Amino acid sequence: MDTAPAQLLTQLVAGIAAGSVRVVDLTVPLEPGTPIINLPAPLANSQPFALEVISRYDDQGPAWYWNNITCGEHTGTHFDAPIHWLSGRDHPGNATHDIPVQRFIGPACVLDVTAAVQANPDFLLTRAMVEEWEAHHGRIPAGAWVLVRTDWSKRQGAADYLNVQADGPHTPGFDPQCVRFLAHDRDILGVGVETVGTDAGQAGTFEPMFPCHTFMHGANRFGLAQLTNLDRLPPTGAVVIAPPLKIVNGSGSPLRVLALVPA
Ligand code: 23J
Ligand code: MN
Repeated sequence: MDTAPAQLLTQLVAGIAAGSVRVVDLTVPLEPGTPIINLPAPLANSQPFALEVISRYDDQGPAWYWNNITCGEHTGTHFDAPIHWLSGRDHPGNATHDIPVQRFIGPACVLDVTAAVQANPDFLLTRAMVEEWEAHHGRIPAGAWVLVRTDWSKRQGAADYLNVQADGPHTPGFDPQCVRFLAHDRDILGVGVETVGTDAGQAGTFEPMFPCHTFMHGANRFGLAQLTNLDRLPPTGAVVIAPPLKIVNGSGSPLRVLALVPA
């Protein structure tokens, strides 16, 4: 590609304007009903999203509307920074404010496991399945976001989405050896999922526990949770843009995740 950098950007914005590059929103709405993870006692939990009106064209502010917002960092569609996990706490540049910003943008590899998840909500992606995907689509490139399409985001309502049973939540995720492989043997930015967290619902019982968080953040990689519209992405060819809020020493943040897709 010998296109001059300035022309690349001109072509990109022209493509977006003309619709030959589609912009797909991978973000769920952020509202009080947005599902959040619920860890068992005695573990502490985060607050759900809330809006508190400061003024709305009224005595508190006659010509303006604005709100205070509250929520945990890991609410709705959100970014997991390496500092989120014990295994990632000593990496330099591991928090939301000091991750190099070019690491928020990368090509998307989309692995579709919807059929397997339909049959088994506890489905775990394996290394063999990733290698099978690579046999069809090529090796996962350096700097890629690895997105797992499960269609889990199509579940309506928090109860069905969180799918908590007597023995805890049942949602799909990664086999431990799979995330170890992705974190150590592929130079990825991180992984993205449609579920409430990047680990499977039952991952608290795995060895190691929460292997996706453990291996990804241990390798200074990121997580994206509660994505939607992954069914609108091709297996390869899309670009994902996922910059978290610049919270100083933040472990993550809600964010808007966009994909650029060749039409
Ligand atoms: C804290 C503890 C366990 C988990 C999580 C957070 C998340 O999924 C998260 O949002 O990072 S599994
Ligand atoms: Mn998180």
